[in-house]
Amino acid sequence: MNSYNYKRILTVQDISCVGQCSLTVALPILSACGVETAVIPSAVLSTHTAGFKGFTFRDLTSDMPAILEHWGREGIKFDGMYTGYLGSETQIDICIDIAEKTLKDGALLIVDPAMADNGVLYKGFDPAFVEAMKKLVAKADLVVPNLTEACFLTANEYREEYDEAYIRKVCGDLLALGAKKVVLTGVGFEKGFTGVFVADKAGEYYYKHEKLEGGCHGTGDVYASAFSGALMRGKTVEQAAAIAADYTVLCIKNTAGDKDHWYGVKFEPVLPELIDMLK
Ligand code: PXL
Repeated sequence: MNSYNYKRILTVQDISCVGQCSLTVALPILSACGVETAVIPSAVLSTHTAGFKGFTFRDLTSDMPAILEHWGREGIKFDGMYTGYLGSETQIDICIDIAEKTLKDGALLIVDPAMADNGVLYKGFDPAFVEAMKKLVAKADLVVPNLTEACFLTANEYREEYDEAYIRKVCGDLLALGAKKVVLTGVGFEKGFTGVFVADKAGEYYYKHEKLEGGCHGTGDVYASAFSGALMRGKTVEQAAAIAADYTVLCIKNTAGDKDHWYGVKFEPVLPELIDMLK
């Protein structure tokens, strides 16, 4: 028998049928964390949008309110909700509605504002989407951006080199939007290292880990999924931030050097290590 408190989380993001991102990453990782996982697929794409050409895209926005309405009639509620890649401002508004109607008292809303990396917005996103995302971030118990996303959300200049004062300013601006805690990924102050900077009004915590060269696609989704799963499993925010970082590093190490695997990370073979970290 398991002795931990079994929780139920809802994750809302797209299904990219091929590409190891969004739901095809979140569902297995959350399950590996020992958490019941419900999903709302916001769209179905044949692949993700970063590198494949001519992908299909079926928008499921109009299904989302109907799902919510049905769950309301069934009395379905969640201990947590984790939002990832969303396709439109309308979907963001619907997510706010879903959080208000389906989260139990004390449940956590975790927002990964998946929309940008390396200083630029992903294909298909514009300033209006960024504005809408600020409304969801305002409701978040935890916001899990990379530095690019954090800068778009707070109108700070994106920098590749910076000091702690710059990171504190970016985190402070995210807290000022209304998020209760910031878990900022990809923050490095020394060559060869990167890390996660956790901040709220009461204090800060920094977890440093090795930086591997050559970014891999999908690591943001791996990180946010492992973080959400570890948190739902009962770990503290600091522990979950560190476990998710260690797991993401293992995923990148397991993928690095495989040129045919440019589109995602091989996260599955190292799931046993994640499970071990949660014991
Ligand atoms: O990994 C984020 C992500 C999720 N879903 C889709 C994407 C991306 C990043 O490009 O294209 C469809």
